[in-house]
Amino acid sequence: MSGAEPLRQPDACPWAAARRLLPGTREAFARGWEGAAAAERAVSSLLGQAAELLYRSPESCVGPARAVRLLQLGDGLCDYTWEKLNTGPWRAVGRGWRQAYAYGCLLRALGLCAGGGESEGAEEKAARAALRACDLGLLLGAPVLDNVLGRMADVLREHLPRPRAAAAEEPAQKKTRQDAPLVPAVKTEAAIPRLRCPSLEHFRDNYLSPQRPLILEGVVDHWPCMRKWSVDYLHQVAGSRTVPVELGCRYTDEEWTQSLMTVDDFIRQYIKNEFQTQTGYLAQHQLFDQIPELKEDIGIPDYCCLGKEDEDDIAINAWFGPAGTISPLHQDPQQNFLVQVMGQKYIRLYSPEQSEKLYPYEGHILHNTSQVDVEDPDLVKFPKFKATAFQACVLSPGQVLFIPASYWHYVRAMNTSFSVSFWWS
Ligand SMILES: O=C(O)CCC(=O)C(=O)O
Repeated sequence: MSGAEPLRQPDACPWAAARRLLPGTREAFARGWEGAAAAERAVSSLLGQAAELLYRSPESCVGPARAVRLLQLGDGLCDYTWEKLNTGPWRAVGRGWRQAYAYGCLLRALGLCAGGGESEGAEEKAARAALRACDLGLLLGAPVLDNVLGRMADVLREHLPRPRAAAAEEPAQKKTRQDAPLVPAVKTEAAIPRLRCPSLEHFRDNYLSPQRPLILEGVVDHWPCMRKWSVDYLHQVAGSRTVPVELGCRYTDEEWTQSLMTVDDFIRQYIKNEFQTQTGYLAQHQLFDQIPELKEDIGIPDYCCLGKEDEDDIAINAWFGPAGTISPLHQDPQQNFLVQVMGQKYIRLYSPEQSEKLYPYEGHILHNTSQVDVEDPDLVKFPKFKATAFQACVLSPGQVLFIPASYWHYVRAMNTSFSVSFWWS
């Protein structure tokens, strides 16, 4: 046997590792799609054919024909459900259709892994494409088979080369984009008060109940993200993951759009590329569900226990982008703790009593957003804005801004920045 290639361990290849995550029996595989099958006969027919392929033959028998067939079935299912996912408001899309889409992504991922490739390069390429299929299923589908897509994403990441850490952390942004104006001085009378670790009662009686903004200090210093997170770290942990990003200066601009890209591409194009003139914002509601490794680095601010809902109902959002990303002046219905992890943000707050002077857009979609460009207002068009009182701050790492429910907030990143916000009631 000398000189012979060592035998591969069963899950040394992505296919074996991915296949291992499926339920042991065809019946258990079928149980996961009750919701999806209920959606339409065509779905159950495609899934039935997939089960036949996956459970009919021994695990070790991976033929190119099977890979092609799995891909066809996955594509068929994704294409069929895509239309349903994109018809009407997202809230109205039935869970069955989202489950069916998740199954489609699962089959695609399995097909890509089964196809593998002869060379290491081909295998890596297939694993990357399979990881993308898992991410799409995680983002747009509903969980199936005990979060099989999340578990498969973890396994696939292990089959990708670990990005090497940079020798020393590069300055996240070599220069501030020219279109990012300098930070206006925050006048003392407009400054948001700051407190270091106030008691729960003090916070409740003086800020939460009267709905007054506050900057909390010293309350998240122990969260691992405060010492671990950097552009380099995000590249290592999440680089190969596909996430939704917002492209354009602000979501009210005509040319603003959304796209899907890997975190690596986002970092290369928008964080480290000093010649990029457009801003990109990884503003994501699902990032921490999609990448649990990042969630382990954060906690929930203790003060959220003053709310009425369970911790599981708190919405956690990620905001990662270069200097110059702007969230236009808008209001949200819930209380918000905006935790600054990396970089600094210039923030202005206007109380809900001022709404009339802020000229919200008319109509349903943008009614919570002001038409006024806060740092360069058109006072001819929006004359009342001039007399509107506001509070402001530059939020720095470790600080947590309490934004009361319905408070108007405008946010501009002054440099490469990562914030995490917690919406709670
Ligand atoms: O950080 C930002 O750009 C926006 C944050 C925000 O609007 C929020 O947390 O509600």
